[in-house]
Amino acid sequence: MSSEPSLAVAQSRRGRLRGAAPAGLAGIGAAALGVGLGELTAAFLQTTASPIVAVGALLIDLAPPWAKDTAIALFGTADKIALIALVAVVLLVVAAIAGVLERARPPWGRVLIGLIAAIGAVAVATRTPFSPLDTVPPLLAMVVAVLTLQFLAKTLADAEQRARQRSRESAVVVAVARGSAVGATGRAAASVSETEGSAGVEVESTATPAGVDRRRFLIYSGASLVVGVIAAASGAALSAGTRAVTAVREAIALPAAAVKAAAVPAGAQFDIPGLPPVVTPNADFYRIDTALSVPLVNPEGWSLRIHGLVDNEVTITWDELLALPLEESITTLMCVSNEVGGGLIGNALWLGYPLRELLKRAGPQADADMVLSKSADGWTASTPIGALTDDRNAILAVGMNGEPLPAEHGFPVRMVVPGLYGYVSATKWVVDLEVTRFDRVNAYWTDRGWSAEGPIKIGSRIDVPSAGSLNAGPTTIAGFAWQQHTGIEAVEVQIDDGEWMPTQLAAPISDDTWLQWKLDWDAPAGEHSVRVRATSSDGEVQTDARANVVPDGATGHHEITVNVTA
Ligand SMILES: Nc1nc2c(c(=O)[nH]1)N[C@H]1C(S)=C(S)[C@@H](COP(=O)(O)O)O[C@H]1N2
Ligand SMILES: [Mo]
Repeated sequence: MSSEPSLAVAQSRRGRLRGAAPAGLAGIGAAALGVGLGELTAAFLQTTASPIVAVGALLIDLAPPWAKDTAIALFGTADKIALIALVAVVLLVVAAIAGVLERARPPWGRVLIGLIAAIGAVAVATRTPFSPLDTVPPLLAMVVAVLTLQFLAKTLADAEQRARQRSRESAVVVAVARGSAVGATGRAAASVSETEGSAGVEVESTATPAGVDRRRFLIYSGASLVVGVIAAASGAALSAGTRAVTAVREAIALPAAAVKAAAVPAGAQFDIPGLPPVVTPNADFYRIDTALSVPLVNPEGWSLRIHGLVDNEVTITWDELLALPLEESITTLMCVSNEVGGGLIGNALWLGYPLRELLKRAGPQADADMVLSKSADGWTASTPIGALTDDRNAILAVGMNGEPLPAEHGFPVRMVVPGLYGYVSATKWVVDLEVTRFDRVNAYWTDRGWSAEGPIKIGSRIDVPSAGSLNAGPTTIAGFAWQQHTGIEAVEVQIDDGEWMPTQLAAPISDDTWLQWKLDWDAPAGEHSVRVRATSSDGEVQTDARANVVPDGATGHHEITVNVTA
């Protein structure tokens, strides 16, 4: 009897001593999983800095000059890698401490982990350029690491508690087997050996559930560590890929156009505050695609294959494409999802090669009526073959506003087809053209409830006045109108229930572009509604009937309400 408690205490004390190492592992596993997923997210979001790199960069900023000099002297050009390694090692040590702390004094381990992640968030926020999106990876890391630590610490505590319980029980069982136990203790021991279905002396020799508990804990924390490391490595590889393609893109000097676009007429742009430029800068150009992460396509490995219902299959590489006589054209691109008055429309100077010439090489067969274009990430668009073989400027574009396509706008090569919504024509990161038939295959959005064909509908928009209120007196109403590949003949404005009034049109760049319109207005005090409608060069008047964007584009007049104060 007298030896029994002391045995149990000795065993549990041993368990507690051994517990420090697993607790440290819990901290490391939790931190690795959080940081790994944070790094991977940063690479996916292409935020300016990964949390780890941001912390490193912040340290560089804060370090006194002698520290920087020493680092450079010690590590030479590997100083950045050494710094990142240092940050990682410090992180692991603090994570281990957090694990031990969490076991001894919950929730202080989680608090410590949270503080570390907060440092990551602060570091990210000190980087330029900073966007709020940059704080997502460290915050995600924080949530993942705190929850994982909580879970691992609980798993460990459960395992330890069961181990303690069992060591007490087996001490009793051992005592029973020795025949030195009596009374209540003996009955408890007997029931233990019954439930475990074995004689008392065998309890210690069988594979004990204590081992199972510990193994489960080791598997969980090991898995967190391994998954975290794999995620971090994938994130690093992904962002290295992004940097590599970015570097390739920046080094590209596009050839001069063999056919230059006519200069934008001086009268194409009204000088009205709040009215966007008639040619949209790349940074302001709307972006729509299904790509979670911008596809990385290295032009050196890029090629486009034209196949299907053709006489000759054609494959063209990046170098071959750039060697062709490229043509410039200004074309307005628009999304079918653009609501009346919306901003999913932009106008750019494109540089590319006519698709009709490439298709001519391939020789489409007579029964083909569609070209299914496919992107590097598997997205597809169905374009009527006529729109790619007639004399319009349907191009395989490599340049946008004087530079290589930005990555998010399709680098290195995309399609641009005047007069069709983007979802049926403007394939970015394009790698494959299959000449086929509408009755044979559906494109990505056709399978999701959108129309197989998508000619752009005539439209117009009021941009100015943009705010809901203005002062009474002379002012200007202005905006854009478009009917790509047809052109605009007139734009009219209606105020309240008055007559439709003709507006002044800016000089059109071409039939393939939107154009600006304006109307001077002596605004009387009160609340007024302002409505716009366009008429195309072939006489179509924009309908006021409201249609949803699904399945083939919105219709209806854009109308704004203005409060004119006296
Ligand atoms: N690869 C790919 N290309 C794509 C899309 C896409 O999801 N994936 N979206 C299309 C749609 S719906 C539109 S409106 C235009 C938008 O082009 P932008 O992002 O350059 O403005 O791209 C088109 N090309
Ligand atoms: Mo779109």
